[in-house]
Amino acid sequence: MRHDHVQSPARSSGGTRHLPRRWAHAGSAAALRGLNTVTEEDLAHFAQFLPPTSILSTLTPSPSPAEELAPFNNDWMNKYHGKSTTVLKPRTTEEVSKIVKWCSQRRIGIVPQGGNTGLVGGGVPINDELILSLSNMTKVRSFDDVSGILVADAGCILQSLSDYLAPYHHIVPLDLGAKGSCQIGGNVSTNAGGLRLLRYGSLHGSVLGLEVVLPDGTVLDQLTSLRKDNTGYDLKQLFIGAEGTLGVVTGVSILAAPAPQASNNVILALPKFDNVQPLFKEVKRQLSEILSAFEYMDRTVYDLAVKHGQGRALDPQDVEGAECFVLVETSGGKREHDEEASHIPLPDAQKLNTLLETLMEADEPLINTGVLATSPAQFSALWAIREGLTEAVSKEGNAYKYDVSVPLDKFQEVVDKTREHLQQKGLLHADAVKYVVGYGHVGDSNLHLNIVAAAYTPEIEAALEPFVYELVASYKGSISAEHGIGYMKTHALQYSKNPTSIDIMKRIKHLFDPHGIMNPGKVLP
Ligand code: FAD
Ligand code: 2HG
Ligand code: ZN
Repeated sequence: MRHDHVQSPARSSGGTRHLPRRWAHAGSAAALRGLNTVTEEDLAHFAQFLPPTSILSTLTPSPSPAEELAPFNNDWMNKYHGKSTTVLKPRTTEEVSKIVKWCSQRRIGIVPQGGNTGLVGGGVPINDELILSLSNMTKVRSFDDVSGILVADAGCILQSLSDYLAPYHHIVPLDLGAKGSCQIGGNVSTNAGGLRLLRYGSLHGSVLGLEVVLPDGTVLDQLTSLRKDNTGYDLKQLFIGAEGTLGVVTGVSILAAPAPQASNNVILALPKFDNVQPLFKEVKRQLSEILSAFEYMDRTVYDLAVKHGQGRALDPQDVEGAECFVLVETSGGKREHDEEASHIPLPDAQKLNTLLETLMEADEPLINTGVLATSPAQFSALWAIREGLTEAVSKEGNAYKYDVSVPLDKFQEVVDKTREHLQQKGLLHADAVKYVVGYGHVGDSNLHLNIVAAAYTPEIEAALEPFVYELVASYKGSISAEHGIGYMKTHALQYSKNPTSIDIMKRIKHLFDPHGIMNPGKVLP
């Protein structure tokens, strides 16, 4: 992992437009039926145990300007807009518990919010629910550099945890482009995948324990630091990926990984998409356990990244004739920990060089060329292209984001079919849909289909849905690989979950949250 690279996702500014409010909140009244709104009396109660700096509200006695609540009410894409009057920023689990207990008694809806970098509208209110921000809970509670177990407040920013672990030669087993803003509690609550799931696996494996405030205010202390604990149902798993619908995560115990002694990367330019799959096979064969990322981007999105200054563009001759690119990263020991069949020690960097040579010299080369990082600065610059794609797309327009699991060989087909469909609908032009692009995590069969539009409009959305969901279902894929369901996909859950599963999910929700106060209107239809 690169400690020298922080990418703070700036909020979309130029080029983004607000949805008409009525349209953005279609269905919200029904979703929130039966819940109360925050009143001045509620504020007076919260003020008994929270300092003024932990309360941000447009209500009296000391109203804050509405602009101060805007970053909490609007999501990163500027696609989903809430109307909350009040944000509370508790500092301790006890304060969270008191807030939730009060809201439970008063039947006030709560939206837990981390770094607000989510891409499915899960972290902002649908209407005027209370926003419970974890941003004041930023303490590392403990780190054991023998076991590698890190226990931290849920509000710790991912990058700050990486920085904390660096002197101990450990890393958080999760990395994503939003690391400068997203919080570990938000990562756990979305079960974020990211750029190195291929190497470190999902949070369902690396999270060892959680502390959660349940919807009635009870603190569920499952913050164990045990590698093994087979004592019945593994309750913490329910909260990983629950998107704040079952409780507020306040503490996380996670198994940090030893920092690799050396990391290297290369961007490979491919003449055609069909080469991605055989290339992945060959790269895995040659690099085996030192392979730590294999990321895909199509030509159009690469060009957008370059246009918007993400990373350092490759030389023109390197990109000529390329239909797509992959970024390959290796992480491992500096020296001879991995040996070739000949038993001659081969350092990791050299392995990547050898890979490049064999790929280029093959009778029918799978790649046109490759650009190998030869310094830490180049290493970061290559990663910045891949990590900057989301930001580049947001600078170009308003993106409809479909984060799907489909078989790897269908990545291009999904993008092409969507583009053709929009073309047939007469929506592929500068004033409607400008680009249809694909990028993602090859190792996880996770494609990010982005439809970049001049503006979010009901017409484009109607053309895309259920079209995209039906397409994904036809491949037996998932309509949400790693971003979650949030508010965006509640109506589409049935494309990836059968009625029995949805029914059990509803019963679990009801068991934990009978009054439906916890992140209402999210995940479940
Ligand atoms: P928020 O956006 O604040 O919240 C997300 C959801 O979790 C909401 O439903 C919220 O209610 C809930 N929540 C947050 N904190 C808590 C808590 N403490 N307790 C209970 N519920 C909580 N995602 C990936 O999976 N992989 C990527 O590679 C990736 N890259 C990204 C790159 C960029 C530039 C951006 C903008 C986003 C990216 N994302 C990615 C999406 C997003 O960053 C992740 O989903 C992240 O885990 C969200 O964390 P957050 O703290 O911002 O949560
Ligand atoms: C990524 O892999 C993130 O870069 C964001 O999951 C994907 O922007 C997107 O659609
Ligand atoms: Zn992703």
